[in-house]
Amino acid sequence: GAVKSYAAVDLGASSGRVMVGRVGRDSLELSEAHRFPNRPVRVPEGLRWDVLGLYAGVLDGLRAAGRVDSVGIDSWAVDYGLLDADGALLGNPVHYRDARTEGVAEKVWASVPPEELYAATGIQYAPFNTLYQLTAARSTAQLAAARRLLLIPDLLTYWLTGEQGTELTNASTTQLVDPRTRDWSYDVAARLGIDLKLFAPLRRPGDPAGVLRAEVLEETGLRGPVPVTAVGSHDTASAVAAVPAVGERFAYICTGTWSLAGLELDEPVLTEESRAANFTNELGLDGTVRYLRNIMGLWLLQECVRAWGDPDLGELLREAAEVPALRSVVDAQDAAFLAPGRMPERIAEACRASGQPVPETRGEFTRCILDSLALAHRRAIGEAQRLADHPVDVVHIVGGGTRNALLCRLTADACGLPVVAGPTEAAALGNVLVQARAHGLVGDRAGMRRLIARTQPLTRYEPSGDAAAWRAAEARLAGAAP
Ligand code: ADP
Ligand code: LRH
Repeated sequence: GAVKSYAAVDLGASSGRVMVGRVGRDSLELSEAHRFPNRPVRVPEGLRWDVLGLYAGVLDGLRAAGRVDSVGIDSWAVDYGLLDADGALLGNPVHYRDARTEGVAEKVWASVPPEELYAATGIQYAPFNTLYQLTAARSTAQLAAARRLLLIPDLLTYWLTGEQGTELTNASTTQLVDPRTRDWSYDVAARLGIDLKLFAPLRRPGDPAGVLRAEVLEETGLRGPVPVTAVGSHDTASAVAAVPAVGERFAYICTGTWSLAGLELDEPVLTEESRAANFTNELGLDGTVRYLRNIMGLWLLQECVRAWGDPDLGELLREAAEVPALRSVVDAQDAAFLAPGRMPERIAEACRASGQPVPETRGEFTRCILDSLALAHRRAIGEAQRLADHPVDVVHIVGGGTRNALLCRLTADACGLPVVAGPTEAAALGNVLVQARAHGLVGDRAGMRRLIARTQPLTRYEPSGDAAAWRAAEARLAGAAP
């Protein structure tokens, strides 16, 4: 049968890539056309994304990809660019790790208490949710001049096609969407003085998002028309779409810069208990809910590696494997680890403050991070099952962390469940398959998942560790929490 090619632009917090997926009736092959670093830049006004550099990377990638039947874009959530009345970008998009949102939540909660915010939006508290970012920006000249707000994938789509929209899965991360109606939360926005007219109309995964502009065709050497298709433009929505699960009794962990650990549900869980446990209800494909918790993820390791002058990752992981298990653990959900810088020192401080041995060697720090991540995975998956009343038999790990066998093994041990690791480029695969589905090439969500399971390499890890030791570590951490 016919094989079609789709370009998936997937921008993570640490790197951007343009992948090409070749999809047939019963085949799926992914290859990398171009990968480029995504480095935040600190300027006097704060931490910013180099969005022009990313756009240049996208153009280079499309040129390298060659002839494709469609293009889709996904990226990290919550961040945005502002356009003036002429449609020109106002400044560099602010990085979600920027300090501008410190102390802003209290201001928001004075107008809409956190209980009401959660009941209306289902989104967990994180200082960087777009809602808090917009509140932090309230009296800036830039926001006053802004006529349009485009989330990062929508901004790049606009530059490629000239068309503006707000893709729903990513819109849900703004904390301005009602997960029951899957439309804006008009009441929350009004009470916080946020003008929803800043946002372009909502669009859904699979919707057309324009065609590459003539200048883009010229720059990339592509022959038009090349359509751009809306995908799950939140990278985590695309990644969850590519989890090769069978049935419904599964949990997933999307591991990269973050670990996003949770469940796919049909309806949001908006209880007070769920809010207190800081679980979020982001929107996924086909009206599903991504019920999950944000865990600091491999960011903890990335920042240590940066502090140590970029030693070899494989070497570090081999050293970590030799260190005794669960010597010291830190709370990998703690927002204290959000900002860049001084990561080994902050981890050492957390160990000292909770009366645990302070890691000394790089191997010990690495082991502490991986044990702490596995423990946070265990807690998130355990609590999600209980809060959503949705038991699971298996944990799927997707994303860059699947390349870290020690992390996968520790997660299986910690959860006491089998782990199936793969695919590594899940977000790109979910992006590709939503495009293919929009063009009639693959079936429903279950069919997409079967195709991934049949065609992509997966590794299975059976739980083998000392279950009592993980229970004790969990209790120890809970005891140490303030
Ligand atoms: P993001 O999409 O958030 O930028 P990725 O999904 O690309 O992140 O995952 C990046 C992480 O994957 C890195 O921080 C690193 O810890 C891990 N990783 C990448 N390559 C390897 C490898 N060869 N061995 C072990 N871990 C790896
Ligand atoms: C992962 C991610 C995550 C968000 C964070 C800001 O890349 O999109 O789902 O919470 O970035």
